[in-house]
Amino acid sequence: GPAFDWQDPLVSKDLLTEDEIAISETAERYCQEQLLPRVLEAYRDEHYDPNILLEMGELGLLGANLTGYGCAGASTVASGLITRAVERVDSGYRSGMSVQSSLVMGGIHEFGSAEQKDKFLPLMAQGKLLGAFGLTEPNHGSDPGSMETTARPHPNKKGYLLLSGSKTWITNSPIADVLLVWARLQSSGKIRGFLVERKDCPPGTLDTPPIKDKNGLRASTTGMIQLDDCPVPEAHMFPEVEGLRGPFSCLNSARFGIALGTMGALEDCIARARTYALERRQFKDNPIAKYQLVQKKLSDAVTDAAYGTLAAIQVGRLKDAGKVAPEMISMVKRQNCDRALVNARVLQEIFGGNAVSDEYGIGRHVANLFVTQTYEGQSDIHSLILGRAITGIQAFA
Ligand code: TGC
Ligand code: FAD
Repeated sequence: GPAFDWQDPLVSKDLLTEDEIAISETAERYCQEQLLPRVLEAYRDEHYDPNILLEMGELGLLGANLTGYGCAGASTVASGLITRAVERVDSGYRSGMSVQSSLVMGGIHEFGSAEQKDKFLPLMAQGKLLGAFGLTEPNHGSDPGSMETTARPHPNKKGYLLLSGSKTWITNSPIADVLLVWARLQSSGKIRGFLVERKDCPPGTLDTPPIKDKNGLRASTTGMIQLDDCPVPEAHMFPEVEGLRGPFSCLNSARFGIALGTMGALEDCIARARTYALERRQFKDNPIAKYQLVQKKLSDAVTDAAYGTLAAIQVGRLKDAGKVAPEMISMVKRQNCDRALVNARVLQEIFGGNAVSDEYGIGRHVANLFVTQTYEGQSDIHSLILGRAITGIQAFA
């Protein structure tokens, strides 16, 4: 009869097309051969190499589910298989890519003018132009609807607006060439999206200081965006979209990517813990994998990875069929981040004292997965989004 494969117990591969399998294999090969060898040092040094996005661009991995502009036009599931491959190595590498692909390219593709798309998308798809997504502010994280960053008409330059305010915890901000900044129009109070190009900002109007000494996601660079009457052409504002629908639409795609991505991180924890448990011997020369308590830890993690993968693939299929509700994405984002984190923490125990050495990789995943549970809507916020859909009653305000 059919054999059980601990690496894909519910045979999720059967749900994939040939194209999706090919894209996934390309991504896995690149990540294992090119990213894995550099992650330990990158994490120690808190360094993100922007060449990674160039390399991903060459392989067609950026904005892979977008059509035109040099993008691959692949399915949503294929884009999730890419995030899974990248996050199998490190959530920080996936983060740098998610911001580029889902949050900035995805936003421009969905809401940009024809000129904005022509100008930014082809270069971004090649990884030659790097993006950042500025929604969170120092005083407004879970509640971006209260943002304070504003855009007011330029007093003496026609066709320009002046942006002022600050964004914090922004992935890629220190290295980004184009920053998608969400700000409130002073005239109407409505939230709009602005493409701020670093090279066009006069000195003193844009600063993007890094946030150093993080205890997670260290292979990704994070910073602030400080705008002080920064002039931005009106032509760089998204023409139509108003209110939180703009940023939240970008987040739907990025949150989906995290749902499959975190399954990659969890699978890597499982593979590492399994290998360790088979090699490490305690009491009468038994491998610790022989002990029932260790086996239960592996069983729980393997089960959660299999369920999470199937659920995310289903949500990806619904997204491409135009049948996805944002709450479905909240469900898989919350569940997969939470289960990945809980299981990674338990699997860490299998390594004993060696868990504390960064050479074993497990502690890095645990620290990273805490971040995945926090950004793009902290898990409790997604609980409340689901709770609102279940009860019809809004709990968070
Ligand atoms: P609410 O009243 O619920 O909605 C306001 C407007 O937005 C629309 N909307 C959505 N549209 C599309 N997709 C979605 N998922 C949407 N969710 C809401 C909604 O229809 C409404 O439209 P309209 O036209 O009627 O105005 O808004 P609220 O202010 O009550 O929101 C509350 C809440 C909790 C749902 C929301 O604020 C929330 O999700 N908070 C979490 C914040 C968050 O996710 N921040 C992410 C920052 S970016 C980031 O973390 C990137 S990390 C990337 C990386 O490194 O990988
Ligand atoms: P708060 O909103 O202050 O929340 C703190 C705690 O209170 C959470 O547990 C939360 O769930 C809880 N809470 C808040 N409100 C309620 C409520 N009504 N009911 C119950 N509980 C509540 N943002 C971007 O815009 N772009 C990026 O690229 C980006 N990258 C990031 C990278 C990293 C490494 C990190 C750590 C964050 C990043 N973020 C980014 C920011 C991230 O999205 C926010 O940290 C997140 O949305 C939470 O906001 P906060 O940190 O202000 O927490």
